Amino acid sequence: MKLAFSAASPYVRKAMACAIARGIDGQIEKWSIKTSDPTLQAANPLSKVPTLIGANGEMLFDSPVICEYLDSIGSAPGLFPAPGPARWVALRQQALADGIMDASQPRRRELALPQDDGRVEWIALQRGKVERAVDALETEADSLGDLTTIGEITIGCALGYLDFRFPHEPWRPGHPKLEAWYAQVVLLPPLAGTMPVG
Ligand SMILES: N[C@@H](CCC(=O)N[C@@H](CS)C(=O)NCC(=O)O)C(=O)O
Repeated sequence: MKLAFSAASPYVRKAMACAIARGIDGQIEKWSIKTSDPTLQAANPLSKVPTLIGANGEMLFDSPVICEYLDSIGSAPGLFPAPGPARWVALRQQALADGIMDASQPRRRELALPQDDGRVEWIALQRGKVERAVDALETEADSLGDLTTIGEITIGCALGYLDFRFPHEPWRPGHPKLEAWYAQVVLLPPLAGTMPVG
């Protein structure tokens, strides 16, 4: 398998963290490629990382699809619970944490935006999404485990991305339970082995 890769991407990190959690990361070749590269554009019309070329040549994106594909390989316990209440919790948590990344990652370009009221409003809108999402996670932090579901892995990657790119906007104040959970899980192989760089 080959994974279009960026060491700074929280979505790529999520895919690699799933692979590590399931013991199949050794089967993944990291493919460092720019999103402007025609080879990636041919593989994925959206030209984003992560994109996975599967064991049988399947082109897979985006990260929820890649992670579910990785969950179908090997014999380790699944990260996507079977249909039932636990699955909806895990998928909702994945969506919430993906949403933190979706609201944060485009802010990398905010300095290039026109210095007008629209910029201020857009940044405030994105920050509001992240703040409400982190507040919501605090209310369920007691129930979070040791990165055994796609939800927990995605939450770990999202909080790690906030630390990585937005250390000047700390998420920990007011969220002691989430802070304590993250301090434990960031030491586990799926997150410890995928710290962002860039
Ligand atoms: N929803 C996608 C988001 C992937 C994404 O936005 N990746 C960024 C890098 S962190 C990217 O490739 N951006 C390039 C672009 O949008 O052109 C996923 O979950 O995989």
